[in-house]
Amino acid sequence: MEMATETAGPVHVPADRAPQQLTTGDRVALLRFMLLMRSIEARALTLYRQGKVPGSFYDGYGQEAVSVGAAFAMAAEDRLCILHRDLGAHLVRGVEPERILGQYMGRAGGVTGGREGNVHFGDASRGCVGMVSMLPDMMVVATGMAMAFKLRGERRAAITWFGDGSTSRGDFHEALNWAAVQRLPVIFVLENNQYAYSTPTDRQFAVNPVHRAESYGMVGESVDGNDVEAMFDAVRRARERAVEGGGPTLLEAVTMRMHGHAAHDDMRYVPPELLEAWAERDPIDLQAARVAALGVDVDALRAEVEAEVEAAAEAALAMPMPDPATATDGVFADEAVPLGDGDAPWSGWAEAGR
Ligand SMILES: Cc1ncc(C[n+]2csc(CCOP(=O)(O)OP(=O)(O)O)c2C)c(N)n1
Ligand SMILES: [Mg+2]
Repeated sequence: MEMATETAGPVHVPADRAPQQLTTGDRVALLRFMLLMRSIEARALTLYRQGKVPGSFYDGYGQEAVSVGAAFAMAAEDRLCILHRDLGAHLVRGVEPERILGQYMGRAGGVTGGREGNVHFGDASRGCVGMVSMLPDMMVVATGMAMAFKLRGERRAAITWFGDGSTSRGDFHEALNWAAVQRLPVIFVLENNQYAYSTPTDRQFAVNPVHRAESYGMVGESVDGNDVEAMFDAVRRARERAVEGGGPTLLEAVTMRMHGHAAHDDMRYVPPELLEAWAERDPIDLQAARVAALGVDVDALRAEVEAEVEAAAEAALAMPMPDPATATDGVFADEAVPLGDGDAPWSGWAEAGR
């Protein structure tokens, strides 16, 4: 199988779409994307503390494997509904580090052109859907996209990430139920990072939500969310099932939120022993050990990533603020977008067998 990218470049597509074995190049790419995510977020946190990032700042420190491994298994034609701790997914799709840092600072060159100075962004040209802040509305959006793929008879899948806190909301149940009833090609990645702000999971649910998958009529699986290759493999299998008509999958990525909910949160409510235990299983360390055992110079890779992020930060800092005259650009579509091939929006319904 051909190897993936060494840098955050164009959308990554595994060449045969079902690799049983990852190549050395793939393994290095997975590590590289995780390093890139951690480094960009560390740089952005400094910019936040310097007053250059408005609002607050959210990161996915310790959870890099969940977004990188999952996004790596998706094809170019798929669609990704990405959440606030999943920067790695944007990177795998080729969104440039300088545009991400520009985004956090509300600059004209940021992904939303300065319309938003936070994590609610998505580059549609890379298949990334702009994040809806209300949680977990992205589950419903991904389900709707999967429904469109089915109606049009397209061999594509949608994926979305969401947290443990989301499982207590109605949208979670509505999305799972409809996706299962319609056997839609959608993958739900439950990012179980043990906390929803200050609420631990034992105050959130009495049964692990992955067990609910069966009652809705879909496959449910728990995955080691700190193992990027395990994440890749689980999502690869789920995607295959989705595009083959086997319906949706609920994956629980078991991980830990190693930082506060956001930069303003000192997370004094998290027992230090818990953090220490999880620090032993850092996803980057795990993958770095694997890659080093293959003879790859990990220190050189780290230095390369650091240099790339520093250059991206300089470029982002040089970006101007947006021109207020452009504020309404992109707010309204110029023309209606037809939903089906024919005149009626539901024209694909019959072919889809419903
Ligand atoms: C409906 C809704 N309520 C509250 C919020 C504010 N909020 C944003 S993130 C968050 C915590 C979510 O916890 P979880 O789902 O476990 O995701 P995590 O932040 O741990 O990744 C909250 C309460 C929101 N965005 N939407
Ligand atoms: Mg959580």
